[in-house]
This record gives sequence, structure tokens and C-alpha cells, in this order.
Amino acid sequence: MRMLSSLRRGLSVALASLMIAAGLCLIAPIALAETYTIKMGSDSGNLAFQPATLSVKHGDVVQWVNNKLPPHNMMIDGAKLPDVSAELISSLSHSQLMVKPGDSFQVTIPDALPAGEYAYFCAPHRGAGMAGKLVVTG
Ligand SMILES: [Cu+2]
Repeated sequence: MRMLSSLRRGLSVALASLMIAAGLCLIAPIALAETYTIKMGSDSGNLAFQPATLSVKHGDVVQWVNNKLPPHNMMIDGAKLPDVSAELISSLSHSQLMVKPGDSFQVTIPDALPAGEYAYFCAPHRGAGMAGKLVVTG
């Protein structure tokens, strides 16, 4: 009888440990995703994205926020990405102009996006060199 009850206790400890481990697995992927902010128009008043280069992983969220000298937008430079579908590139781009200070949009880096470098530019200020780069590390 005593053996049976200690076996039961052992089983409930094992079950509880399993449930905790399963719970951690559910939480882990959410905790790993990061959210980043890129300013459109630098603090010093230049036509630039700040930071100009950002490393991201699948599932990360990147938010572009109007800072200085609007209007701005964010167009992925598809010409430099012959192996990535035009549909995927346009789903990442944000052609709508952000006009007011503080206007923002965000993009979640999709799993379907191959690791690599993704150059982008601001359409109204492309001639002035307003460009940035996302480095997707997987
Ligand atoms: Cu711009």
C-alpha cells in the first residue's frame, strides 16, 4: 500500500514537471520575438532612416515612425532581390505616405522571407539618399 502511494506521488510529480515544461514551450516563441523602431527622418534633421541598418529574425516586428521632415514611406527595393517573389516584396512595403509627425506602420517579418539583406528606400526622398536595410538572419 505504501509503495503504491509513493508511486502515485512520483507520477504526479512527473506529470507536473511535464506540464510546466509544455507551458514553457508555449511561452518561449513569444518571448523571443522582438519589436524594433526605426525613425523616419533622423533626430538631427537628415533625410535618413535611423537606424539605417537593422538585423531581424522571423517573427520580429519592425515599426517605422515619422520623426522629422515628412512625408515618408518604405519601399523594399525589389530590383535587388531577383529570387524573392514580387508579391512577398509588395506585402512588406508600405507605399502609403506617412504625413503627420508620429504616424507609423509596422511589419512582422514573415517566416517565408529568406534570410538575407533587404534594401529599402523612401520614395519621395530616394533622390536624396533616404534608404535603409533590413538584415534577416532567419
Ligand atoms: Cu522620406
